[in-house]
Amino acid sequence: MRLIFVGPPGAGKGTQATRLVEKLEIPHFSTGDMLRDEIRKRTRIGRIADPLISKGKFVSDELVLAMLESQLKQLECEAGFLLDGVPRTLNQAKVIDSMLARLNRPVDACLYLSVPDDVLHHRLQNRTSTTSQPRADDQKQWIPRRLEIYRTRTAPVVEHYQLQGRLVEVDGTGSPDEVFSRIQEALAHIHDARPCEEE
Ligand code: B4P
Repeated sequence: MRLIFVGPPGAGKGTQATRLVEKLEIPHFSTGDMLRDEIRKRTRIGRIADPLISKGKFVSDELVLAMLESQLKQLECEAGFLLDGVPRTLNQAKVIDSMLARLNRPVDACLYLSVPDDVLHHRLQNRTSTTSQPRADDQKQWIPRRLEIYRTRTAPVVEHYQLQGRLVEVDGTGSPDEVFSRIQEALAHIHDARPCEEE
C-alpha cells in the first residue's frame, strides 16, 4: 500500500507511522527524521535546516524534495511505502505526485490525522518535558507559529488529495492504540475500494 500521512505538528504522524510500517511491512520515509539526522551529522543540509527547524519554520521545498527523491529512487519494484510529514506544501504535493507517476507508484491514500489545537499544544509541550533530548521546535514560544504555518501551507495539501478523492480523515484524538485502531479500520475500507494498480 502506498500512503501519505499529513496532519498538524504533534498530530501523531511519527507515532502512528512507526506502528503502521511495522504492520504493513513497508518502508517509512519521514522527512522530519531525515532532517534531524542531517542536523546530527552536521551535513550541508543539516546546517541549512537547523536554524529553520529549531524555530518552527519549514525547510525549503527544493531541499526536502532533493533529499526525498534520492531516497524514493531506492524503492523496490513491488514495494509500498509511507511518506510521513511530506508533502507539507502544495508545491511539494504536486512534485511528489509527478515523481511517483514517473515511478508508476501513485499513492493509494492520503491519511489526514485531525486533532484540535488544544490537544496539539498539550502533546508538543509534554514531549518537551518527558524526553531526555527535547526538540528545540517544541518550545512553547514556537508552537503557535508552527500551527499557523500548518494552516497556511499544509492545509492546501489536504484539500489537494480531497479533490483527487484520495483523502481519508482519521480522528487523531484519544490514546495511540485508539488512533491506530481507527487507522486500520479506515485502511481496510481503502484496500477494498482501491486495489493496488498492476505493476
Ligand atoms: P516532523 O518530524 O514531521 O514532526 P511533527 O509534525 O512535529 O510531529 P508528529 O505529527 O510526527 O508528532 P509525533 O508523532 O512526534 O516535523 C518536524 C519539523 O521538520 C517540521 O516542523 C519542519 O520544520 C521540518 N520538516 C519536516 N518535513 C518537512 C517538509 N516536508 N517540508 C518542510 N519542512 C519539513 O507526536 C508528538 C507528541 O505527541 C509525541 O510526544 C508523542 O509521544 C505524543 N503523542 C502522539 N500521539 C499521541 C496520542 N494519541 N496521545 C497522546 N500523546 C500522543
